[in-house]
Amino acid sequence: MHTRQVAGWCGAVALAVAASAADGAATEQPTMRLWYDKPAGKWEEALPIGNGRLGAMVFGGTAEERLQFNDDTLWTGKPHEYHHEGAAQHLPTIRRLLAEGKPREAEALAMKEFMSVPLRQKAYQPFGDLRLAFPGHQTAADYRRELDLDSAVATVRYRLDDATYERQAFSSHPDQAIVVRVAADKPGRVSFTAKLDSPHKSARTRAIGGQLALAGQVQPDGLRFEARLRVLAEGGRVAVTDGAVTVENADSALLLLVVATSFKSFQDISADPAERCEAAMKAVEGKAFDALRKAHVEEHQRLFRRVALDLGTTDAAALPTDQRLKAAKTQPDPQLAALYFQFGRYLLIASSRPGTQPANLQGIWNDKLNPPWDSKWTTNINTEMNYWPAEVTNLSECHEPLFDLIADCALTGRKTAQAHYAARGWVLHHNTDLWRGTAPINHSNHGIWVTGGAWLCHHLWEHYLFTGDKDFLVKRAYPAMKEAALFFVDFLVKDPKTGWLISTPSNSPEIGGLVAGPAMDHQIIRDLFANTIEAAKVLGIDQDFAAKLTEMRPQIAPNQTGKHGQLQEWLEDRDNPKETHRHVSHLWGLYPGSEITPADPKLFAAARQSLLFRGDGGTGWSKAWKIDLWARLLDGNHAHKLLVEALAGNTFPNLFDAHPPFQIDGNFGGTSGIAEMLLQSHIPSAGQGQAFEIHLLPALPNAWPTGSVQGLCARGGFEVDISWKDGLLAEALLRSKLGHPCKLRYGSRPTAVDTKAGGKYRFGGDLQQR
Ligand code: FUC
Repeated sequence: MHTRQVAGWCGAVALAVAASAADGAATEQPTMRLWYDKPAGKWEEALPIGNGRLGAMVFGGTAEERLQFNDDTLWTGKPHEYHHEGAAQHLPTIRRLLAEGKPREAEALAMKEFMSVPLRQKAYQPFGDLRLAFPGHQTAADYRRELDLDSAVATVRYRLDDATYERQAFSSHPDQAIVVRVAADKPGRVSFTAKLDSPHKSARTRAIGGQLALAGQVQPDGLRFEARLRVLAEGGRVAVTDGAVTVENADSALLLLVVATSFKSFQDISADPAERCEAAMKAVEGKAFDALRKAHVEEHQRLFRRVALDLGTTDAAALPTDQRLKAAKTQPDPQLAALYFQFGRYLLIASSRPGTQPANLQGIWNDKLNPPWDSKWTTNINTEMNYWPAEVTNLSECHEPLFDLIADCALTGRKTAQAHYAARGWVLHHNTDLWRGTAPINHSNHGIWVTGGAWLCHHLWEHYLFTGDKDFLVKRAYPAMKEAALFFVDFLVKDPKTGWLISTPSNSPEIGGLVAGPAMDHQIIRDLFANTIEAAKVLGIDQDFAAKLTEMRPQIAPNQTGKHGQLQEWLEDRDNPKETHRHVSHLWGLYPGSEITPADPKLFAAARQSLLFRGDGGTGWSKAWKIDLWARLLDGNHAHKLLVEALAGNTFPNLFDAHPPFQIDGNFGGTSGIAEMLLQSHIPSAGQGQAFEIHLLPALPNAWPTGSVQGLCARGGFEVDISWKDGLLAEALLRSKLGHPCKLRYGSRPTAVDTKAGGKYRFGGDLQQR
């Protein structure tokens, strides 16, 4: 039993919550709050809410409140095919130039003849701002704003004269609306003006049917958008003009904001956003605030409460969140790590739900017309990192938007495979956008990188390993995996020097320019082939194709150990041990891949050496990746060092990851890293198949001597609860969903466990079953 202290609303309220590994069900988590004693000054201080599609940043000002909002389908551009007809004619020359040691010539030719048309992809867009003006509220006192991760509600509370004001805001998934309630504890005190505006110059507001509408178009032939605001007051008066809604002397007011674009699919933008808004408003406007809030909270908690994490609490937990971050380097604050972990889960729930777009570089939150890297889907690390926590932290359905994107890119990527490589199957390079571009973009020295699609396929197979969902495997995963593998059957070429099959042209993201045979590609392709072979076996289909992959796989250039004891990043032994580049691509096979494990001590040591050479610096996502990598290297203290450095150095006051600038991948990579420190399950317990080794507390740092986690997931269909005390395993509970066997490991002790579907198995610290 652990007791947690939290600061409640007005002053310090102590709450004791029992958390026991044995209970399994995660319930209320009162310490899961970000809170501040002043409004957000900058965007990176505002608090994110979202329902997967519809997001907002809540600033929490007293006299002027701002909710900057987004819809995940609002982008520049329009349906477009990016592949470069005729590019494949130049492939043999590009390959020859690389083989002759003339990479700059190869890059120059590729820039002219081989790149995406146009060279750049499109950008994710801001939608608009809901602005509320409360004249006279500048002098507010006793201010507090918070984001409660457990209810997914952002709240602002303050006192003005003898009244306490409270605003609550959430983005409802069940009701597809942003809901805001403004209230005071004295009657007739709620007076404000609400306006809508947008950074898009085309946007105009108008009054329509008692609502305020904001409508525009991103570009003349591009996406159209519309938002509608309805304000319902208790008591007082409401007036709507073409520019504003005014509320006077109400007891409280309910604001409903619905939002739509004309996007239907990457090939079709013919929807009517006004019609969509009308339907959405009709569905929501008759409902009372309490009912809306209840439905929202229930749906959120269905996902959020599947996992609870307690790493212990220190005095630092009583500070506002921004102050805790400032103190993170010097003051032990394990609860901040738990909060950061749950914030990552919160963000995934808020930015990725079945039917929405996947979380992009900023999830769904963006206020800029020209966001960094266009806020696209960058597939040479960032998009995948966004989904690292999906399975292991029990949010499997939040993974689904990524699978939809894969299905789209398998279509557009087929054209790119034909046009650029005269190959069958599909290929995706290092970025995609709303229009599902798959051709190489930006510059040939890093845009020509062929394993983006193959890496995404890793996610399809992982989803199957965690869920055992054969219907998913047959309908969604296998078709994309097979076609991705088919691309490499045609694409891989025999290296004349070594005789191995290699990937050329490509690069080791984003370092060293265009090359033949980067190690990362070969790790990813080996993984794709292995998983496709295994999937064909599970489904009992495509034996000839599986035989072809089985024949080719051992011919792919293997991982090599170089003269510095490092894992070679390239085919040749030319790594620079002083290189501290943020990308650690050749460690893919250690994490998120699984081909580098302690089973091969030499390779495991080489990977460790490479990571040591790269150092502990880097952008937010780079540090996050290193947390996962050090966890896989079973070094919890090194992983924890990086976590503390990421919190202290790469985290904005609102806990958003600071690349800098804001990029959400580091949040997700940090969350998965914490999970990897507590539980790993990537090592098959008997060859390939459905049986895995479930490793308990593989990388527990000294900084978390006592704690518990409930509801993490393991491959083979398990939910796992673990509690530990004084650095030692106290108890573990396995819930088997599929009835597969597994091997349970703690330290060097493994024990074989047979399970039945639906069975629960409890173990003591000695791994004896109880
Ligand atoms: C890759 C990284 C950058 C950034 C960008 C979105 O290009 O190398 O650091 O994360 O993606």
